[in-house]
Amino acid sequence: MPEQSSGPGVPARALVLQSEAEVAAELRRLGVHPAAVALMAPKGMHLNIMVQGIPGRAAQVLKQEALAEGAEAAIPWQAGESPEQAFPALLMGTREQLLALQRRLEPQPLGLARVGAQVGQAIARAERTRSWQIDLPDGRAVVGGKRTLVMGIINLTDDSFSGDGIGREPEAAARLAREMAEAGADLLDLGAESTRPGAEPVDGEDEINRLLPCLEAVLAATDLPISVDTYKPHVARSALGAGASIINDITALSNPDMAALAAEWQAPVILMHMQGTPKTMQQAPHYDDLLGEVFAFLARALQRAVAAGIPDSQVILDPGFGFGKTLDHNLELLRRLAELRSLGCPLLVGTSRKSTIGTLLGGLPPQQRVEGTAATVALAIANGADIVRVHDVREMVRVARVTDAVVRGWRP
Ligand code: HH2
Repeated sequence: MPEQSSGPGVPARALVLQSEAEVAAELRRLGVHPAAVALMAPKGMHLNIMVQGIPGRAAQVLKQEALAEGAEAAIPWQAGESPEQAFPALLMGTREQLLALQRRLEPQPLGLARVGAQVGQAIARAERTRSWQIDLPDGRAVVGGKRTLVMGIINLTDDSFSGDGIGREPEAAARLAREMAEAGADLLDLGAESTRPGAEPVDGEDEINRLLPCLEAVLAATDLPISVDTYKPHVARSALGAGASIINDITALSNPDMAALAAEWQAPVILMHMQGTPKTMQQAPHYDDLLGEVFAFLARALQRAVAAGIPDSQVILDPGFGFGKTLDHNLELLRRLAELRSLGCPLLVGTSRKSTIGTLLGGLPPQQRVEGTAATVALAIANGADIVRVHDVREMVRVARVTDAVVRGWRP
């Protein structure tokens, strides 16, 4: 006999409903008329949406229109005194109220129609799961959405922070690639230059000489799409020529030649946030507004890509866990990762064995950080990651599948 969930003696319960579909399911269970479910479901989701570029003289109009819908617009107090200056505003309300606000803003001047359109876009993108596809230069596609994709890391280095570097030995690279493929990897990421904090840049020719023989061996060993972890356009060109499919650029197209190369090859790109360079990034990372700054950085990187001719559907974004961030920054990024979903691109997260995990676990060395990595992988998926970049493929595939079953409704 199922327990009666309602009736006297049952105290009030604060529900945790994270999508409109979850609100609708609860309304149906309650016995709400089907027509009313559709009407009420958008009222059951509260959203906070940060919008930018509101001219001071439009800020009061925005506030009035928000209040007229029963929502709220928080604006900086200086906005009233600087009519020409642009300000951010935080819109707070239910999904329904904010969509109604969007409709109200449509005919408005002073850039408010654009703000309304952005609100609608952010609401649509905040939805929990969506399907996506990137097209590879060889005609294949990588499809995501139903479950999280796992990218196995192959470091062709002698100095990687995690101690997993396998040097420049093609046979070792092929063996690791085969193991990762059998363990369930969806993609492989090959890198021939360590980007650990303090790492010295590697000469491009040396990087190519390390990379190419191993890349060829890996391509012969598995069918998995390969991304190449490099920020040097000529290294990426050689790798694409040899059969790599994706460019993983930790400098997010800071070199315009990289953007041109990706456009020319129609290659997908992974664009990552970093404050500083690997050599200096951990000296004194500082943010006034961590999520805001990472979001704006990635939005601009995406704009650079699109301006260079890379379609936005070919861009994967990455908050750059550990790249110019303190332990607290890394944890906040993971906790609030879902905010980056409003950028509209698949999200890749690389927490695997990183020092934040070691520090939290009393200084454990990288090879003993697998459980800590598992916690971060599960949380990253729960908060919107589409791809996880990991060393321990077998273990993290298992973590991802179970997390996907909870979060996305994935089933074997
Ligand atoms: N992390 C590392 C290297 N490349 N690329 C992306 N997109 N995201 C990451 O988080 C990321 C990355 C550092 O990890 P690893 O490759 O294991 O170490 P090393 O750079 O020392 O070889």
